[in-house]
Amino acid sequence: MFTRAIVRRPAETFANGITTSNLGKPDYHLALKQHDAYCEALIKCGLELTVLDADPNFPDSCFVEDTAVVTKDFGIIARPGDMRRLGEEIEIKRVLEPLLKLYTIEEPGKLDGGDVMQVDNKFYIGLSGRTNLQGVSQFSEIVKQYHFETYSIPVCNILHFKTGVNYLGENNLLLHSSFCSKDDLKTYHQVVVDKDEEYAANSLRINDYILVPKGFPKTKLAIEKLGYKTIVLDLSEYQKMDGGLSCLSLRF
Ligand code: CIR
Repeated sequence: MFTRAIVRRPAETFANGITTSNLGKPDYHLALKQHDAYCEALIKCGLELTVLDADPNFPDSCFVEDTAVVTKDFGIIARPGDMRRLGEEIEIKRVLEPLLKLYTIEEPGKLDGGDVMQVDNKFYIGLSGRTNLQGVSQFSEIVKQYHFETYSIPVCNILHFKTGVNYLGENNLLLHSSFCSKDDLKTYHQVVVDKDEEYAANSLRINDYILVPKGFPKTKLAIEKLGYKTIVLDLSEYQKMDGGLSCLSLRF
């Protein structure tokens, strides 16, 4: 069970962030409204929220998931794989320091939290454009002392590992049909997202609910057929900036 989450308000510079989506410029006021609804959903899932102020110096800083990996016992401060985001992690470190024992990924390691998926006592770490082998090996050394196993998974054609793969619980894994390392994850029951709904592969389990992005009815139905309750959230403005549901919070 998660009890807490950290989120960060999008800044008015949000539209200057990194994107490859070609979906147009995000509407800042709509992004704020969608962020409010996201926060309400986390509260409905039973989480106590820490809402950090926006930082206009970092247009991508609302995507807090990339800046750290957190568990109940410890946190790992990431080292962003895109230099334009280097520095976002400083505020997250300041907030987590009183709460958790912290470790840090050091240069030349690069690791984005969006590449790390936890399944019970295992961490799957995507080797993407943002996370390198040094990052994975530093991460593995840290979590070994807490008796976690780690597996590195090649990621191709998507931004982060969790852009394409997310664990729902009860051995169910939601993933893109074209995910290039499917065979590395074949011990899971794979729930394959239709080609025209790939954004919904980044749906997020929080306690008794699965948060699903709005506009992907087939994926929502597939998740509900597995017996889960869903909460639908409109994330159109974050999708324009290559961000998904999981990216907007750190849960622990
Ligand atoms: C970026 O390119 O870094 C941001 N515009 C989007 C980050 C999304 N984060 C995630 O998938 N974990």
